[in-house]
Amino acid sequence: MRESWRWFGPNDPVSLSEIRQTGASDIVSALHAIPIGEIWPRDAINSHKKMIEEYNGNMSPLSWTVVESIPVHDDIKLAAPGHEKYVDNWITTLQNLAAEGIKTICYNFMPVLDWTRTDLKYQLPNGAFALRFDQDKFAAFDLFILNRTNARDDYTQDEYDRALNLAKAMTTEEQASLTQTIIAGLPGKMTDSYTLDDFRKALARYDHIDHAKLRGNLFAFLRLVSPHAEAAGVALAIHPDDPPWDMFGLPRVICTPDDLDTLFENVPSPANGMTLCVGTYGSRPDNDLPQMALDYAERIYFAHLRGVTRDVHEQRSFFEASHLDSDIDMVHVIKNLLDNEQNLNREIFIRPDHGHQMMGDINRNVNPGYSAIGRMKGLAEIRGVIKAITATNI
Ligand code: DNO
Repeated sequence: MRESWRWFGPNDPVSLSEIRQTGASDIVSALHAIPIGEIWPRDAINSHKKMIEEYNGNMSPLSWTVVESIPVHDDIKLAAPGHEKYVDNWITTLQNLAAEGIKTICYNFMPVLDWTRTDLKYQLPNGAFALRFDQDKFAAFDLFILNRTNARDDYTQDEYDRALNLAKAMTTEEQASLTQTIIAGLPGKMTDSYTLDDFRKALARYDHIDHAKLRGNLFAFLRLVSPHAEAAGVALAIHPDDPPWDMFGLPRVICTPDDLDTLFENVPSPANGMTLCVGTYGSRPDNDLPQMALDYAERIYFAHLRGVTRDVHEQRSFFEASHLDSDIDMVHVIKNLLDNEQNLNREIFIRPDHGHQMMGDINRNVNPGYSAIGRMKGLAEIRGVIKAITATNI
């Protein structure tokens, strides 16, 4: 397994020299400053790579090997008139990356919003902070802050009442902060930041797009992209929709094994692969993660390892738990991924996904989920599992 670490570039509060100390060898990164839809020029890719690999001569080497992510313009998701130029640009970016030796590309196909949480500082009993998605808070935002047309149809009476009580109890500041957390976007997002008005407009563009249409647009995109990925030796690794269910009346189409089966049946190219984001898929109790690690062995090119613990009474609410101590059987996920590597004779990239904000990071400016110490704890735990499994051959 190639231990990788996400780095957001020179503005990331976690520096490359700190990453080197964690023992990770591979960097997951992107050119975040380039507007969505534009080509990443080869020289810009090359300078970013040089920055990462600058001290490789005399220090433990770091290599930029994984891109997370090339954003997919919403016009492609909508198949809007003129979207072809964005597809061409995506292909050129892929080719430029491959020419610089970066051949694993994560991306997602979530409409309008990228990953979403409601709390960025949810305190755990041990004092550290985690990210959380609270379904009731989400509903309070959707129903009473955004006031989305037809939102009422998406909630039961009980859900509506709970959300109403929460909304009534929130101060104006709390409402503003919840709004920011949901629509301004989180680190690494591949969509725009919105104001409430822009957000309503962005949602309205999807009024006529149902699951079948969005799926069709994804397959059409991949049918155009995958021959170029194959030719360049690039592995595409689609990231699931996080959280993995419909939100704001938008269809979400990469949430379950059924979605993945449909995806691979329709676009069988070997370049068409996936990111096994354990925490995202694991936010649904019906997704069996160790089983998915086995079933999609040939398609998994990248894995995000992170645990979630769901609320007992509302299974769509969860917090990001410790990497090994959550509702997900992480040890068996890792064991199955290691078996795949043996059987297929190839390595995959793994990264500790989000970590807790803890110790010296509590008073430090960090990107939510992307602290130094919490992620290092996650990586160290994962590394322990890998070592134990490989050393004892269990
Ligand atoms: C959150 C991440 C997302 C993910 C993108 C993939 O931490 O999992 O930012 O990188 O959605 O395209």
